[in-house]
Amino acid sequence: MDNNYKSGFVAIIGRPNVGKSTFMNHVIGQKIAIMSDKAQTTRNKIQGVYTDDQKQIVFIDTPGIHKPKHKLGDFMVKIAENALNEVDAIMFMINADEGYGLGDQYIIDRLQSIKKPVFLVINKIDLVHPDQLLPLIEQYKDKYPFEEIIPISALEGNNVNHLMDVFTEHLPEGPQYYPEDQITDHPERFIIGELIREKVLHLTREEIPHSVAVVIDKIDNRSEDEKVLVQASIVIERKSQKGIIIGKQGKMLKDIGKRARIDIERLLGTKVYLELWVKVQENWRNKPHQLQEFGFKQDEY
Ligand SMILES: Nc1nc2c(ncn2[C@@H]2O[C@H](COP(=O)(O)OP(=O)(O)OP(=O)(O)O)[C@@H](O)[C@H]2O)c(=O)[nH]1
Ligand SMILES: [Mg+2]
Repeated sequence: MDNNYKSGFVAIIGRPNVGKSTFMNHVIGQKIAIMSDKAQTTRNKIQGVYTDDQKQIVFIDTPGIHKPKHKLGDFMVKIAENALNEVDAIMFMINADEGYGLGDQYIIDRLQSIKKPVFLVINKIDLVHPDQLLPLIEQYKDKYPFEEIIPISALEGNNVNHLMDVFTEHLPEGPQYYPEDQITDHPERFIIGELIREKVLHLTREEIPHSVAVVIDKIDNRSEDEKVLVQASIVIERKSQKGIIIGKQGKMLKDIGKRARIDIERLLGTKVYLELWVKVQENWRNKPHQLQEFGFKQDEY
């Protein structure tokens, strides 16, 4: 390692659904944060560590900042806002296809008191004509003294290398905080739960995606067939939702299980036997003790 090694922490913030987790996974080259077209997919802060021989950048993916409607939402927004204080630089991501809105103004207001470089990243440029970018850049330029404004497509990878170069330029010299093979701060157990929740997000609609939590009950290396046994519970808020998650003759639950198993096998690099249960915990998103139990603990962040 040379002596000009650079390192730093970068928070990724923005409204829900702009592509924060997609960007982080693209850079890390592995799915550590789940992604979906439903708003409020990410619920916790998740580190993604990028390491090469010149730099280490620790990205902090955060929940989309929105107007909370329950205690879980309060937790999510607080997590995202607190992340601003813990980093060297901030990446504020917007959606090229959506334009400026009140939600963005709320975030810009939060940034006023933060004395750190803020990079405006305009994502999803694959969805717009290049002519649409200039007016958007002009509009945002006047709202905040951004360090730089960089358009990218996290999905297709356009201009992501350039963005990484820009970060590298601005990073201070510093140590390699994490071993080079560490890509996240969360244990496999957490990511496995998230991968199951992702499939529920992909396969269900309306109020279901937001009503679901996943609890891992057991992970066990089985000697008889060398598979990893994963037992997990899908927790929902109302009895009436149980039928939707289980589906006709159990079809929905089977689909969720099959898709989640493929992702978990990719994560662990072994064959997996996945067992899923469905449980009802009335109104869990508003119950502090339940939130704690499901891993939404304020004091840990
Ligand atoms: N076309 C296009 N779609 C994208 C791009 N980046 C992300 N998406 C899509 O946008 C949706 C949201 O992506 P996520 O990465 O889950 O967004 P997020 O900002 O992490 O969302 P929250 O966790 O809810 O705050 C998904 O359907 C992605 O496939 C992009 O560059 N181009
Ligand atoms: Mg996300």
